[in-house]
Parts: sequence; structure tokens; C-alpha cells
Amino acid sequence: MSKFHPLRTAVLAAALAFGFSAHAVEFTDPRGDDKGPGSYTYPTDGVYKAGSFDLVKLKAEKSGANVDFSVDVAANLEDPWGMGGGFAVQMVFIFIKTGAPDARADTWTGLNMKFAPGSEWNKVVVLSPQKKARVTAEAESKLGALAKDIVVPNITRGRGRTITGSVPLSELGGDGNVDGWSYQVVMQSNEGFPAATDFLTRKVNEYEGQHRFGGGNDGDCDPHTMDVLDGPDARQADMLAHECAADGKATKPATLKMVKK
Ligand SMILES: [Ca+2]
Ligand SMILES: [Ca+2]
Repeated sequence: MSKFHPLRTAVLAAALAFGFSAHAVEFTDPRGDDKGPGSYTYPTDGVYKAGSFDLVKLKAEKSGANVDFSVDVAANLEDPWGMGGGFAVQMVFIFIKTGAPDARADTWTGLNMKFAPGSEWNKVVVLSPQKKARVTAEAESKLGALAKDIVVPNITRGRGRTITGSVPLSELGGDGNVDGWSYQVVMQSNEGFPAATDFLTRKVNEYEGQHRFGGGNDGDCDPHTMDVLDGPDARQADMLAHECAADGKATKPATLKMVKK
């Protein structure tokens, strides 16, 4: 006869399961800083509700062979365009430094940002309301060699104020120590009809329009994001500070830093 009472065994199993889920990490971001470098404004169409692009929280949690990502914003998610996943206007890029040797500092046209020395990234998880096939096809046609480091969940959902997606740990590489990795989040907007060079992202112009952010400039010099993840050594105003030459090229590009627990 077993010495272990069934209930005690169940409690032990639960404790083990809880122990596994301890590979989790959570970051919070201030509310009300969804103005990019400080000057950006939302498009005028009513679907872009106040707080929609205000990053509040990032969570990454190892769950068996997968990593579950969730991003909270400061407005209730809605699906006015009938995307099917419970949200529509947001597109979130989660840049991850896993510690693997193939890290890079550049991003791509349409984001117009790079990463600082020591903050180079290995993978970027894309939380988009578009179908995975569309996102990966756009990455392959527009991002060149970077496309292989784009990781897209099979299904991405929005509920309440939280956007979630899960990807296989094997697609992220690295050592699997989710809580030891470094992260940065770029809050963008899902643009179903992007410019020929842009990866499903919405532009920031000098003046806001029905579907264009304002407060930047009309070229590809200004960083195209409303909010990024702040950390003790990563202040948004510093990271998104940039300078543009008269020809529209960046003399000082916005430069992001990774944030780590
Ligand atoms: Ca924020
Ligand atoms: Ca921020």
C-alpha cells in the first residue's frame, strides 16, 4: 500500500507544476507615455481610442515547450475591422536578447530605430491581429535576412486589455531561461495597407490624419512607435530622441536599450 495519500500526491504535482512556471518575467511601463518621443499624436479616426497604444505590461512565461507572451495596454481592446482575434488596431513587436551569438542592432524601414551596443537582439515576437500567413509573408518580402528571426504565434488574441500569443521555445533559441533574457517592446499599429517598404506598420507623419500618427516628420527618420518599454537604464525620452537632416535621413537615429530583471 502506497504511503502517499492521493490528495498529497495532487498537491505535490501542483507544486511541481508551479515550480516549472517560475520561469516567468514581468515588466511594467508607465501610463500616459504613448506619445513616442513626447510629441506624437493618435490618428483622428475614432477606432484609435485613447490608451490603445499605451503599453502597460509585458509578461513572458515558459509553459512546457512554449513561451506565452502577454502585453497589456491602457484601453479595452476592440475589433472594429473584423480581424477575428478580438483586437484590430495594435501591432506589438517584442524584441528579445536571448544571449545566442547571432545578435543584431539594426531593425527595419518603418520602425526607423536601432539598438544600442550591448542591447543587440536575437528574435522578435510579433503580436498582430493579421493571420500568421500574412505576417510571415510580409516579413519574407520586406525584411530580407531579418525575416528568419521573426517569430509569429499561430494564434494571437485580444481580450479585455491583454494581447496574448504563444510560440515554441525552440523558435526562440537561446537557453530557455525566459526570466534571464532581456526585452524591449515596440508599440505599433496594425496597417493592413502598408507602404511598399513597411512591415504592416502605420506611419508617423508631421500632421496626424484619419489613419496616420502625427507629431513626427513625413520621412523615415523619426521612430515609428507610440510607446516603448521603459527600464531603470532605459528612458523612453532618451531612447526615442533623434535628429533628422534636411534630406530626411537620420543624423542620430532613435536607439533602444534592452530591459532586464
Ligand atoms: Ca506606457
Ligand atoms: Ca514607455
